[in-house]
Amino acid sequence: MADKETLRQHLPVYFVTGLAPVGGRSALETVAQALDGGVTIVQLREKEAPLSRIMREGAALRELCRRSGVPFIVNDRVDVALLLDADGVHVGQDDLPCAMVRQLVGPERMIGVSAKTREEAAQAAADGADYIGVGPIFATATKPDAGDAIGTSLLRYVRRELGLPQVGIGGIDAANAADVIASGADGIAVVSAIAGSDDPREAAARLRSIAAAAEGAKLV
Ligand code: TZP
Ligand code: MG
Repeated sequence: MADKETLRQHLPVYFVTGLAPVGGRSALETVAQALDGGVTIVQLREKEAPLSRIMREGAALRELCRRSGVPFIVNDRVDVALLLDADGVHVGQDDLPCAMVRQLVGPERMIGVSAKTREEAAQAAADGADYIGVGPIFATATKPDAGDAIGTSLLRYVRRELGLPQVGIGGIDAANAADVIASGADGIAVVSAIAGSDDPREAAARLRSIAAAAEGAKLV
C-alpha cells in the first residue's frame, strides 16, 4: 500500500473528470490545463461512454498524468484501471468491496473508497483502503444521486479516529475549500470548480494555493 504521508502529498487538489467536452474544451485539454495549474491527482470518472472510448482516451489521460508525475486513478472499474496501468482505483459503496479490489490490484496500487457515514469510513479503513473520499460535503448538481450534503463533521472523525488520508468531495470551490481542509481533509476533490471554469489552469492554481495555505493553518 502507498505510504500514508506520500499519499497525503498527492491529495491537495484532486481533479475528477469525465470524458465529455465541457465549455468547448475536450477532457484532454482540460486535464492538460489543470495539470499545468497544479492539480496533484486526476481521476477518470466516466459512467456513460463505451468502453472502447474509455480505453482509448483513458490511455491519453494516463500518459498526460505520467508526464506530469501526477497519479492517475480510475473510478469504478478495476479492469480498466489495471489495463490502463493506473496508479489506483476509486470505488463507491455499490462497487466491488475494497478487500476484493485489493486482491485484484495487489499491494502497490492505491485504493480510494467513498464514504458518507462513520460506519462506511471505518469499514474502508478496516478493508485496507489507502484513502477515503468523504461527501457530498456540500450540495452539488454534478452528481444528482449523491444524496444530502453531510457537511464537514465526518472529516474530523476520519482525521481523529481513523487517521486515514482523505479528501472531501461535493460542491467544493474556491470559496469553501479552506473550510474543508481546516476540518481535517488532506485535499479537495472537485469536478465543476475546475472543469466548469473558463480557465482550468487558473482555477487549479487558485485551489492549490488555497489548499496549501489552509494546510499550513490546520489545527485538527
Ligand atoms: N461524489 C460525491 S459528490 C460528487 C461525486 C463524484 C460530484 C462532485 O462534483 P462537484 O462539481 O465538484 O460538486
Ligand atoms: Mg462507483
